[in-house]
Amino acid sequence: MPKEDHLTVIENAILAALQKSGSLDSQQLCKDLVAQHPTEFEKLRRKYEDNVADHQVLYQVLLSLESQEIISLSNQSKQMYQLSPEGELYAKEGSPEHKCGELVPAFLQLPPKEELDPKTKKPLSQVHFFQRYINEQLPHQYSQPLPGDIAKIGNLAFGKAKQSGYLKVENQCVKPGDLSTDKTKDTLIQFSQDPSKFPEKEIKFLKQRNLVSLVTVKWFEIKKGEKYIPDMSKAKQRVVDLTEDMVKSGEWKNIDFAPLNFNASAGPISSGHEHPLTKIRYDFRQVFLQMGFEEMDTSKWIESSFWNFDSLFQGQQHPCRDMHDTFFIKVPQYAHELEDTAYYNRVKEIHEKGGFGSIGLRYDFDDKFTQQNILRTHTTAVSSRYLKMIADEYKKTGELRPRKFFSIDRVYRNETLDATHLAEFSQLEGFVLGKNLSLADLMSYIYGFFSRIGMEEIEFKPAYNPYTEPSMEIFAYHPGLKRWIEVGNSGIFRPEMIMPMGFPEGWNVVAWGCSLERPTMIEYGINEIRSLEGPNVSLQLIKNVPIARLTF
Ligand code: FB9
Repeated sequence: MPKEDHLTVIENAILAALQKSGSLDSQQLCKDLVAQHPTEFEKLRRKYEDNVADHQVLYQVLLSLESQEIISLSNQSKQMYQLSPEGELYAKEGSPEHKCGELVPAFLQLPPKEELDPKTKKPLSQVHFFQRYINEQLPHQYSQPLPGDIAKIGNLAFGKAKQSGYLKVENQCVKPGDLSTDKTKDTLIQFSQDPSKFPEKEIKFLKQRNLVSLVTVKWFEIKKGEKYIPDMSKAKQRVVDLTEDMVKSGEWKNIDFAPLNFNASAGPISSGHEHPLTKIRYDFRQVFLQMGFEEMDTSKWIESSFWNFDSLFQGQQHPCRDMHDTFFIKVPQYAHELEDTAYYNRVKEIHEKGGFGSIGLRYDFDDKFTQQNILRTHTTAVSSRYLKMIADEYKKTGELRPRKFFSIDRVYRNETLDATHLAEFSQLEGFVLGKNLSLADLMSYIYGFFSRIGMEEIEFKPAYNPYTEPSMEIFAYHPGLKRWIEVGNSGIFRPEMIMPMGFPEGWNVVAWGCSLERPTMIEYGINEIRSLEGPNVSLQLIKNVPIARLTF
């Protein structure tokens, strides 16, 4: 006969127990099975994640037998005493009174103490010093903290120790006693083996010391089912899956299919998981769309220095344009010459000599440097391209209307890496083209944006940007962090940027920007940006992040 597998051993043990007794208590049956078939029961447990209770392991076996109608189960509950945490500790590591007896030899090794009782002015006894010693040492005699007041436990233990003979007190002096047994520990072990058979008066003694507690225990009454069999060799081969052959041959008509278990939990589905940045990007994108902004195409990450810097009136000597701050592309090193040479010359003119009321930057504009390809350092380069396209439409059609655009995409800066900075990040930018827009208009758009993600208290601080004037840093009170945080930067694009594009007098552009990483790290409590992006990202973190909580 083939060796029974561990499940069959357990199933047959259940059926045999049921054969002997018309009904079984699942809690008692569980104890019996663990005691009689420890190896098989342990193999069953390995199917589950850690720390599954014995009764839960048995319950899965009972469900399977019930689904075959071999047994029937009925939910029951009863109140019974179980060891309290303190009772469990003493049953495992010994009673405190026995520990007191164990401490006597070490105490007697200590040099004798002389101290006067502050009230009677008489010398304190050795017993007094021993009781102080117990309160100091008793907590160290256990592998986990004693539950409760140490002095109370110590005093009770000292009295029990004398009563049980674990130590003796003669003429106010302590002497070793008989430590061959630990009655309380033995009683607790006997109780835990079968609480239902434990004498009531003994339970009362344990209750007084909080070593047992009354709990409601859920269990199942097990009885023979409609299709009860004395052992699993008699069980019909359960067929679970219907096959093509069964249908073709008609064999399916004679097969006893296992009933579908609609209560079975589905297995974990390992599917794709959205990155936290993607979740936050989606929310911010919804905010812009709700505010009526159109999305810009930011798919070209390589930009010419002209659009990234010069078109924004950012001078060619500006420090952020050197290798330390910008990634220059080797191949192709240069962008094509601008088709709109008139616009190009207006930009060059305004850098070298000024115009439209500006005195310019007064330097020799380098026609080669402006063609250098780079990884864009901000999405404002795309904003500039879009504004030029709008101006071109205006030039062609003579029609111009207020426009609102936004972008959210990667930008690259040759930064020193640290816990909050990488050489790239995702920038958000929004701009509004309109007539005679003011800082008040800009503040209003910024308020409308950040209030949709739950930050309604906004403050502004004057700042400097090469391509906006005036400029403002944006601060918001974060209700979750309960403090003010910097949330971005903003400004009105300079006339030196807007006017050479061909916009009519009086039209201007307000804009603001922030990042995705900062809000994502705040929302998901991530302190190290390299946990969010890069080779060390934990896939488990990606799988675990909940849906974004940005409110809008
Ligand atoms: O994102 C930033 N902070 C932020 C944003 C949103 C947020 O949401 C709350 C959780 C719900 C929380 C915080 N900052 C901008 C501020 C700081 O993190 C700052 O230390 C880092 N800044 C980056 C700059 O790094 C070099 C964030 C990034 C940034 C700064 C300015 C702009 C864009 C991104 C801009 C701009 C701009 C200005 C004028 C015209 C057009 C664009």
